[in-house]
Amino acid sequence: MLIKRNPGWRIPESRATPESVYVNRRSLLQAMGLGAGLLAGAGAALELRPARAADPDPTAGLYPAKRNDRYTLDRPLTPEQDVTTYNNFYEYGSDKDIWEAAQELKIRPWTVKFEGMVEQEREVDIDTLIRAMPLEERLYRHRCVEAWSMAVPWTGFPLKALVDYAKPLASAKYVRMQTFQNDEAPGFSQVFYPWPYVEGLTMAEATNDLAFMVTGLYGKPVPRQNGAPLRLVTPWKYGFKSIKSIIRIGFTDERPVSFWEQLQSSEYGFWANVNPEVPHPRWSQAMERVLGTGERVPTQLFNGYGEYVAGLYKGLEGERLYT
Ligand SMILES: Nc1nc2c(c(=O)[nH]1)N[C@H]1C(S)=C(S)[C@@H](COP(=O)(O)O)O[C@H]1N2
Ligand SMILES: [Mo]
Repeated sequence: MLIKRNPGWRIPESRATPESVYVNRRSLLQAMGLGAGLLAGAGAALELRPARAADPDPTAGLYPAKRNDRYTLDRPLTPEQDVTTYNNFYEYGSDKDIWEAAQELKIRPWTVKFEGMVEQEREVDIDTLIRAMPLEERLYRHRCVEAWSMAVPWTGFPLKALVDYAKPLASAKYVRMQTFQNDEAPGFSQVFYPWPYVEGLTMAEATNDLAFMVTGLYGKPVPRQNGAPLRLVTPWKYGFKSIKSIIRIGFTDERPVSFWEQLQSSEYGFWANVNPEVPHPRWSQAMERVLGTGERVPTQLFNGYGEYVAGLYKGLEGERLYT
């Protein structure tokens, strides 16, 4: 995703960062023998990298969780190495190579505040919350608006369970979620971005079976670069809807304006459902590049999840459902 303030000459990220460049950079490091062990001993400059990795995670024993076999894939899982080293997390930078920088995020203690149109506002410790939820593993495809995709084993719980836990009022129409904001992550000094990162769903979307709150990945607690300790996943929507590292969950009767919509509403809307026939203003959405193999495959309507979600959009045909 690139900043819209310079339209025209910018090219889609999918072309700006070809897989070959990324793969080559990795192979180069491997060829140089720079494995994690060697890096650890390579001097002070590299030392900050795993600084937070040792933060105790009291819920680590809950993984791996039992897989829910209802959600099957039409392609192999993407290698863990690719999913955890090729990321979008603008709080840590606007390229894909942020995984090391993200290790600085302090994920304990961590609280999630339930606010707005709820029976009672409250702030809950993340470990209390995770233990109260029915953890399971689901295999989902993920389609970034930049036309790359992956297939991932997430662990987490249905967003519906969290909505029930929050006890929203019947008058609430939307869920609004917000990412952490602090003085440390480098992205926040890029003041032209409308921080904090915010996303939203209708109540009907939030309580759909597919909407999932993620706490784990590949049978372990989810890494920081993938949105620890709590992240949303809505696999029928473009990836930017799946907001990371959530600290606030609010219920409201006003449609939330998301980070990307606020930045460039002509390119990124509220609904953001995947549709190969509706191009992004600056590139086609017909195909996607599969992370790991670099293979190009056709993109599917609702990212292939139409049987679960198409009904949510009946009667909304006049809306910009696919950007
Ligand atoms: N807080 C926050 N959440 C975010 C983003 C971000 O920059 N900040 N990027 C989004 C985008 S564009 C995508 S494609 C996915 C990427 O998730 P991944 O890095 O785990 O693959 O996270 C989404 N969630
Ligand atoms: Mo994305």
